[in-house]
Amino acid sequence: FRNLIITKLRTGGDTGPKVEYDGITLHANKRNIKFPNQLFINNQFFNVHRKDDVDRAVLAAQAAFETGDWATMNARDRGKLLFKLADLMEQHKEELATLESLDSGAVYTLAIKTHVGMSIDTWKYFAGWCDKIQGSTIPINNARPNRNLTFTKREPIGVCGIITPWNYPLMMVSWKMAACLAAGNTVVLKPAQVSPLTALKLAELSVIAGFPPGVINILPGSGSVCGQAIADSPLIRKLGFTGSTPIGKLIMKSAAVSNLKRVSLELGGKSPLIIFKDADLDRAVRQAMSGVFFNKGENCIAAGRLFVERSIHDRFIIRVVREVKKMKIGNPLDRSTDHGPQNHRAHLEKLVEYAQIGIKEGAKLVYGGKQAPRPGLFFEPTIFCDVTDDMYIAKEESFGPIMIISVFDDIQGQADIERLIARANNTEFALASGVFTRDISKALLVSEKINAGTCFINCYNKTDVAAPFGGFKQSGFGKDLGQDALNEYLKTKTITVEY
Ligand code: TAP
Repeated sequence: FRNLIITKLRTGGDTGPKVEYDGITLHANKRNIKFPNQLFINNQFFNVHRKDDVDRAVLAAQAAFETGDWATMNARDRGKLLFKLADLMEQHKEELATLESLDSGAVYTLAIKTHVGMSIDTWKYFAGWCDKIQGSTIPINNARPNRNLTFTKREPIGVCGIITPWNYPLMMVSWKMAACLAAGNTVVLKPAQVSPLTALKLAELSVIAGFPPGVINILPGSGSVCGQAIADSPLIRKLGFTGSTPIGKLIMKSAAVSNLKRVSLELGGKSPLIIFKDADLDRAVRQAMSGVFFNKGENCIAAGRLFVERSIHDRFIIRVVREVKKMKIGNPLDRSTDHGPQNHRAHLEKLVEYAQIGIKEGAKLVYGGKQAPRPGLFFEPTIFCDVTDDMYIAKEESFGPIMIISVFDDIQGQADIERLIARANNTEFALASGVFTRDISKALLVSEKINAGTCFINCYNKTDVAAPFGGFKQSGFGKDLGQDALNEYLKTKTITVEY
């Protein structure tokens, strides 16, 4: 950031709660923006980073869960608070999107629509669930015949930890935190340390919305210290995590050893996208490009590997190259930019290395493949073809704007389709998938046999707040979004009466 000023700021309206913080003001995107840059515990911002920050945050969250306004608030009022926060986010939409764009490199047009827009939708969606959390009544045998009643109650779990990655900073926070709070829990959140600013702005807005102290606590520390302490905490009862598979495994181990806390893990992906020769080619090209290059490839459900039928393979590549050449790389705040900088330098360096590996192992580099020759962390949109199943780039996620194309021979019958699906399923990841064909039977067969948490037919990236999202195998387990996500943050109590 240039032109930034660190200053004492105060938030809150004339009548609402007020809090002071050491914040940053800057002028960007033709507007003044301000945001905190400190820890947020018990509705207070703190400068000092101490070893016991996580303990302090957990104790604040526990106190808020057990006593105080949040503990006694009825479900509909809880919903109103979530709606209020969503309204405030709406009012600060441009500020949030500018901040997200500066912090993560997302192009502003996407930041406003997806990073911020979908975050607001998520808060509204889960706000609506607050007063609709219901149990059931169950007829049972092992009690006085016909003079018994068994019913279940869906209760919040308690203090939850949430750990999020840097690719969609505000959206990842919102997906988990909105479901967690709608269920009535309290939270200790650790956003990714490279992109924590919108999470801290959300903390500021939550004070204005009127969330009681301790309900939301945000610690923008490192994964190895702060994240690990959350995973190890004996008082946290549930941990929601989105990030890489290796760290997911570490977290699951820590959760087991510390106190058997429940975990849900949204991890890496290498999602196959199958394009049959009978597909609408224009549409397939457009959607495959968005499947790969959306948010500069920093997208967990990115189409990690394309399988294209031989008789359209060359035509498909010619069209994709033609379209990629039109992509405007540049300042993410410029409204005409299609492709912004990668999130941080270490990630850019990993992408350069990834492309080098692809070249060395004999894949054909059709376009891009290196850092763009301009200042900033830009990686060229890249296309590889002739990628065979044994190659590193066929198996490993890049998490960047790199299209990996493999060919399959023209399909003669069902056995060929099944062989193709076996190739697509031959990965330990199983987050998303896609298929393009005009033959609905073929599409449904693929969607049935493909082992992935999501399958898009004749579209891609159509994620919605109402539809469950999450993977299988080493892409993790547990869902974000939809009613399933709410259930991740609830426990069921069974009550039996004889009368
Ligand atoms: P990670 O390195 O796994 O980091 C994710 C989060 O975990 C960060 O906040 C990180 O902290 C924290 N962390 C690191 N070590 C930890 C530890 N020992 N204990 C607790 N927390 C720890 O992933 P990333 O590089 O940020 O994100 C890229 C990966 O996330 C990709 O593989 C991508 O596929 C995956 N991803 C998946 C999804 C879904 S929905 N499945 C969505 C987005 C991303 P720091 O701030 O120190 O890094």
